[in-house]
Amino acid sequence: MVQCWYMDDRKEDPQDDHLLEEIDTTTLCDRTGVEVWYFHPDQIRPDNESPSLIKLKKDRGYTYEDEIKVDPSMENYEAKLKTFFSEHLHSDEEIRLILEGSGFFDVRDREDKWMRIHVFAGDLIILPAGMYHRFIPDKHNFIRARRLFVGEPIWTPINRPDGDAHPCREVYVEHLHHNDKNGIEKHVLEPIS
Ligand code: KMT
Repeated sequence: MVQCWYMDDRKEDPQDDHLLEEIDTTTLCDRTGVEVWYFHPDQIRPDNESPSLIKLKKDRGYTYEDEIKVDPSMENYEAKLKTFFSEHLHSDEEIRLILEGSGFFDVRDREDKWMRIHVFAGDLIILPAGMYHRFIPDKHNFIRARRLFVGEPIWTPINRPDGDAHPCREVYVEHLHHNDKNGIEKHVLEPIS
């Protein structure tokens, strides 16, 4: 199940934890719009998907899926890590269901502070379109995840500050502002079913 914290600003090894202050997933969602679910690892196998995962995919229109594995055997590993770890946003949600291993998704909160989300097998994480973030493996250097998407996937990262001018950024910032004023009602941490 995910663990989240505010990061310290030490510049040393980014694969260290950089733990400053732990936070819960409600706070994470409130301050960033990131949503997380947890499924028992037995219930994310394609032949045994939990009804709540099937429902989630149907409700949100996730019609595309494939897999990504990030480990040192990956072609152009160092270059890929550099791309993943450059602060960027996407024009669409980034959805990852972790199948094996672990890693860090770092996301900016509404005050531009880094929050770190440590993901493990069974975690499903949805990063909203227009939110700056980055990814790096943890010290185990291994993660395998299912990537979900609505329709034909677009994986293009838009690095900071170029993302500032993208229409999805304005929508995201407005959405966070709205939640700030009105309170957020989403966020579901799925019980094991
Ligand atoms: C991305 O686009 O940043 C990634 O897919 C990171 C690896 S997913 C575990």
